[in-house]
Amino acid sequence: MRPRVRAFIGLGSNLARPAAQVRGALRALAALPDSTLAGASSLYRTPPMGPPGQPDYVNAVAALDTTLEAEPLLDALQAIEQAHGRVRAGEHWGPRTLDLDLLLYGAAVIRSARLSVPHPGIAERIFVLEPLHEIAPDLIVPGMGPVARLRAARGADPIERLDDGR
Ligand code: ROI
Repeated sequence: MRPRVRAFIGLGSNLARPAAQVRGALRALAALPDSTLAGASSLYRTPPMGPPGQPDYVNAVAALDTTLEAEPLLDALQAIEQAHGRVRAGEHWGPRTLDLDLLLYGAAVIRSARLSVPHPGIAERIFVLEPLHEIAPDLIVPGMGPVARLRAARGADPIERLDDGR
């Protein structure tokens, strides 16, 4: 039997009813094969990182216990993005209906053509650190350190908790 791994997935949307997009994606994660949704953060409203003049984002983080390997999990995340009508407005770091980022895959460090895990942007993204810290306050991010310390270092960045996400 393949080992069961706890993966963390970042969810983000700033188009087409973002909160509904994120809630729908959480339901889709819960329905993935060989996987159990082990936790989900609150939803948060965050100003866009990247080009200004786009709507605020709704962000959350999910914990998924899975026996899928990392690349098949990435395939599954991309299939959810497509099924939820992902559109990108062409522009680099532009608005999107649904983004699912594989943030962490257990303690694995993966640097392949398709995958960078831990996600290299974690340390500068309060919209990842705050919800990740909410559901896994004792987590150590491989190569980066405790999530609590990373979050404290970005503690002045704006973020607004919306509700309990369910
Ligand atoms: N900004 C915020 N606040 N939240 C996101 O999920 C997000 N995702 C992105 C970029 C465009 C970098 N900016 C973001 O991909």
